Amino acid sequence: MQDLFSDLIPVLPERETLADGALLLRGQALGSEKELIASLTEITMQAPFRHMTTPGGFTMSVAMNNCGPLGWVSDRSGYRYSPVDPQTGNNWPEMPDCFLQLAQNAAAKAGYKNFVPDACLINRYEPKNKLSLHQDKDEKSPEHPIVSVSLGLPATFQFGGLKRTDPVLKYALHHGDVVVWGGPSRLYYHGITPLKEGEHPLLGRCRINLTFRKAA
Ligand code: MD3
Ligand code: FE
Repeated sequence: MQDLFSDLIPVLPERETLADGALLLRGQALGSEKELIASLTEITMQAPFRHMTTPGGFTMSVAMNNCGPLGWVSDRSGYRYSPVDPQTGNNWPEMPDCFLQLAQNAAAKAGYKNFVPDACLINRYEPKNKLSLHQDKDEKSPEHPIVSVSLGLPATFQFGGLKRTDPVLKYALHHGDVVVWGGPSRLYYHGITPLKEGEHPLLGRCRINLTFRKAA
């Protein structure tokens, strides 16, 4: 089949370099989507999604929670990683094995053999929600990559360079896509444009993004 029709049916490359050090693994999370979503439900029962406040006093449109030893938090006093969920006073839920395995497999494909994330930030987008252009620089050792996993509705991801004013490229991220951000791309400005309306068969009117980080 593939030989007869390969001129008619374009074969999607399974890995694609988005930027210097950034590797897109299309559909890499599809094999564990059900497990990932079941784990996400468990996590969210212990640590509900919430809209954090930025140091400037704005409420983020994207709702967040975390799992793993450390979680990213923002409030009027700044951004930081904390072992405790400020909303419950409890530690963040454990990082599920299926989360860790997916992150480590993806990192290994990009050449990071010993990636041991200690934080997983979970972002939940509803239609119209966006994440403005920013750098991820709250982690102590940016020589470790960040692994991102997209689930649910598709999003337009934009990324530029090391300066906020660098020109940006746009990419569509779909359910199941995994990206490993290492090397120079680790500190590139990036964001998500306002989510388009839609309905995903497993997640409904929502997009979930997991980011695995070595924060400490
Ligand atoms: C490039 N999340 O949580 S994932 C974030 O889809 C974040 O929710 C977006 O930016 C989301 O900080 C984008 C892709 C991503 C994540 C982290 C990066 C790209 C990155 C760190 C450095 C460079
Ligand atoms: Fe980011």
